[in-house]
Amino acid sequence: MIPQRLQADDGYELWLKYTRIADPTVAATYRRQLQGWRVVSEGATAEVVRTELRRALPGLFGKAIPEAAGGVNHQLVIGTSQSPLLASLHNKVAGLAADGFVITHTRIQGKESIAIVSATETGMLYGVFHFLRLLQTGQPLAEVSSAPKTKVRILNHWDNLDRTVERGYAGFSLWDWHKLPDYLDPRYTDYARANASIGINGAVLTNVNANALVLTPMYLEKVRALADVFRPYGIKVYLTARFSAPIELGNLPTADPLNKEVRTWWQDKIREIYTYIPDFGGFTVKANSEGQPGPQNYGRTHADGANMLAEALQPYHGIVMWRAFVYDHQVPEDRTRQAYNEFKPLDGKFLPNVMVQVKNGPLDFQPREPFHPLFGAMPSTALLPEFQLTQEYLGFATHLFYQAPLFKECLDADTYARGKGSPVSNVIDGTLDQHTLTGMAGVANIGNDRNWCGHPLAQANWYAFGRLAWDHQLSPSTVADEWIRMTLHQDAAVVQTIRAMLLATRETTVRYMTPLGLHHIMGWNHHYGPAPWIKDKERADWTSVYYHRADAQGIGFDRSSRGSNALGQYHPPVQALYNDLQQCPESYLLWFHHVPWNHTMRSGRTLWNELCYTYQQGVDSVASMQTQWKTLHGKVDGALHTQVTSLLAIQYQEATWWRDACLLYFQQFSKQPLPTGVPKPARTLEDYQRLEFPYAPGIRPKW
Ligand code: BDP
Repeated sequence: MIPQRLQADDGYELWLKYTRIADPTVAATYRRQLQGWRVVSEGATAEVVRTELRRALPGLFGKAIPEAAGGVNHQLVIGTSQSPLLASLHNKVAGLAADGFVITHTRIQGKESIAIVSATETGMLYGVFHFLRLLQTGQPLAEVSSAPKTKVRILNHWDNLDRTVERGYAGFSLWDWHKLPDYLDPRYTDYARANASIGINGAVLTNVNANALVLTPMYLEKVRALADVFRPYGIKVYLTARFSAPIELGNLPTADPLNKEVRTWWQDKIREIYTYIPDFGGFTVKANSEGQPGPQNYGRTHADGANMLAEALQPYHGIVMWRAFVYDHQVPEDRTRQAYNEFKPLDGKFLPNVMVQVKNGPLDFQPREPFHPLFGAMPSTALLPEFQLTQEYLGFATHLFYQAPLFKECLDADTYARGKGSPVSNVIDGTLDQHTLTGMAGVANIGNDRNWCGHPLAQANWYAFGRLAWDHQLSPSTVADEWIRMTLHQDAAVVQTIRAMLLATRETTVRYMTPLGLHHIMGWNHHYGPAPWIKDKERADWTSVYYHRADAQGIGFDRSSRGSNALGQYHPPVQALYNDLQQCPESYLLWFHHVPWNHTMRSGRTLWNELCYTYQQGVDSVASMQTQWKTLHGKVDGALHTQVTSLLAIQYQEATWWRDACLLYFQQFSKQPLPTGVPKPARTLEDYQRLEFPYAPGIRPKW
């Protein structure tokens, strides 16, 4: 007998495994409703649908479901509403946002049918993936009507042309530039399938710290090859535009966005790009940030720069995603204020095909940050939120960190821009200020590791990002549930254990890394491990001491009205929530306040003791995760179990390292003992300070 699986589950198939439906009753119910299937549209996307169903259905049911060209009773009929057979369903999809779809029970040519229909080919594909998700997760085949809440659902790859990935922890870049365009790695197709299955419709192929070479013909041919693979899956390609490209590639003396020759250079370049890729999506731009060139080099504004590109892209319906992650080189009083300072005055000055891309928080993808004050502050500008799926500040690909709760915390935060009930989600889905250009960007955690994301469970973050970009109202728990059932196991008890583990990871990591609102106290440059002692670097705001401000009195950054007043950038009810030390939610306490060591916390403990206990709780929670995972031995795939067991052991060691290094360091200021229950660190502070990691992964080559 040939074993069903010759190989251990290596994670390559992601959530598209289509393992056999375990419950025979459920399978039989589905089978009664699925006597045959047919795709009644033609074209490349229809072909993709056929291929996916030919792969999925035999997997799910253990045998093929016939393709019923002539129609049978209890059939699945898939197509666009332009297909004559489905024309009667036109009204059901007409009102949906672009690429929305309907799954409905109806009669087609007198036959009882389930129809999957959309006004667009891509919507039809999304409908099919949704239908397959229902089968994979054992849900009833009830009527569904679904449409994306945002338009540009896009991954940002921080991939360099030499295939290194900035802040990437899952191997090298997927894009094999050297062998493109002639060799098309089948992985490109699997990448596209995975994205389409969760509604992602765009990929920025290159690093925000951009290389102009990608705009040259040699590379555009390669980009075209990728675009051609992705197109049937509804995925557009985008590139990062290096602002100084007119100098570097065009030999112009300047890249001034108001200079006529510069503008002509970009117009020509963009026209050229569209000859290669007729549906090219547009550009992401990091300008005047961390040494990148930009319009300010010429005394121009971000709007001048963005609009120059937008104007040239506009005839082709391309867009510009201009990043607000900027901070001035004249080191300021509080870095978290800078994006707002620079961008708020530009509200209303951007062309309609510009989105301003704003990180979820005002600093830089920390385990916890308050929402970015630009959300709710630029009503006349389309804002594109940026989340970081790759775990630069979240334990790389070694720590288990399910990010949906972090995304949700930001999306659900109330900006009060138009009074109570103005959450970030309604800023970015366009409903608050009537924007039609909307979206969500995620910095990809994908590389060429066999399992795509490094940690075998980190795929859940890619999955969750796509699902929440489609529908920000989904709960992290529902999304986790779906992902686990499709990827790991169908058994309810197993699903429950893994879901509980995933949902706890966010808070756990905050506790052992940056509790109570601490931030940016990680290793220098590579950002690996704890290093609250970092000081005396070329920029104060690249140090840890700048952020935690520990001294004999206390710890924390006073951003209240008595301090830097970064809080003043929020709407008054938000200010009211955080400004008073006594009222401020403790999860943000040290983000907004410098707090005395003996301040009494809600628990009744002093701040120092609370800090110690919270670090300890973080470590203990990792230990609990280890115990939970142990119970799954023999239940989930053996190789996967072993791998996650090892990674959790590393996570435990590193959580302990964070606790010990941080507490020893802060203890120098608090001058208080560790409370009972918090063990004495195994090593001295000096030992921790001496640790060096010159080859930590993902490091940025040159600042
Ligand atoms: C920081 C990363 C750096 C990125 C930068 C960005 O350390 O590598 O280039 O964000 O988002 O967090 O531009």
